[in-house]
Amino acid sequence: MTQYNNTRLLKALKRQTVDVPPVWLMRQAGRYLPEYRALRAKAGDFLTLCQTPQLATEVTLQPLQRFDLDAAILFSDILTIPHAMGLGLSFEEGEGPCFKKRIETLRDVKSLPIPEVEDELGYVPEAVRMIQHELQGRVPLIGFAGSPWTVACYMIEGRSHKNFITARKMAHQAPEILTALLEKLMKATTAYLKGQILAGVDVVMLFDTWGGLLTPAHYELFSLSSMQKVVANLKSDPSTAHIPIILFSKGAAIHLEAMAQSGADALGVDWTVALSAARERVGATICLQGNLDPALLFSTPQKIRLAVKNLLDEWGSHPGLIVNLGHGIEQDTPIENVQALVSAVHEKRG
Ligand code: 1CP
Repeated sequence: MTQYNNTRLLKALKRQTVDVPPVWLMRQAGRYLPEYRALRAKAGDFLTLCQTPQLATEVTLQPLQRFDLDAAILFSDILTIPHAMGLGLSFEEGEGPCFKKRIETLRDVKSLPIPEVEDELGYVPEAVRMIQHELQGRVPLIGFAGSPWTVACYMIEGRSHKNFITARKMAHQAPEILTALLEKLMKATTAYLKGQILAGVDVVMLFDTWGGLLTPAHYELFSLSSMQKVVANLKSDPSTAHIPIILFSKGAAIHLEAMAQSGADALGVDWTVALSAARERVGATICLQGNLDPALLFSTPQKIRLAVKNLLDEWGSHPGLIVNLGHGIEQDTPIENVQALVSAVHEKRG
């Protein structure tokens, strides 16, 4: 039986003492769950799942019915913003996201509208309200958006790519176009997260999956600075200032010190850095989230329990730890191994 806890995550985010660290998993709802695959087949496609609040609610709650998780995360995608900007998103079977139009010129950027959240993206706040109604305060709900840079990668490339060379070329060849796009996405992302907060999410997270592809100088200039503006906007608005913000840049461990200055409440850390080393570098000012390798979940429950024990021992009794993976769950992950991870974190609970 799952024993829900509504305070662990929020306390950890404030670096307050908790009985055991909170645990949730990036992409905790998704294709490794048979009940997700069944609902997606019924819906027909992924976008329909996102855009139908009832279905998005059902998918959000699925992992909580199986595992003793300390948070729910809104089921949606980071590409809803460019879709609402008119780029024409579709998800081809086995190919990932694909846009009808892509961004090449300053004119393309200038013609992009900033979507009205309750209007063009209304299905997202509607899903938030529905999920919160169903959750009834059992666990907090995390809302999210992509970082402006990561969303720009897809808008410039037009689809997924292993290293987003077209977007990185733009950073060198036409930085004024990239800067204009990031500025627009920064405004759209602020409005989008504000819409989620006003609808009731308890925490927000920025996913900067592709920040680590940039040169150190470009990371600060294009990725971190636009996230920092989103954070500053939310923290300076009285209607959103109280909501904790988690910032996650994948493959960007060299930038932890700079990220810690962003104003965010927590940093997501991937598996390329030891969590204790990360804490030493950022100091006791910010919460850390991570950082088990998603590939670990393809080993055995015994090895997973040991890895969790090592992580908790290495961290010690410090406040401000959220146990998670260093990136999303892989789609063929065995369910019993996810169970082993979650219960190992909570084992010490009295
Ligand atoms: O059913 C399917 O085939 C769709 C697979 C899928 C899922 C389950 C996609 C398409 N998006 C999602 C949900 C999703 N995406 C969540 C749900 C909440 C959760 O349970 O955690 C979140 C937070 C995201 C965010 C997201 N989408 C990111 C950032 C996080 C990350 O994992 O790096 C990115 C890069 C995307 C783009 C995207 N959407 C979907 C896919 C397969 C991708 C990645 C494509 C690529 O590799 O470039």
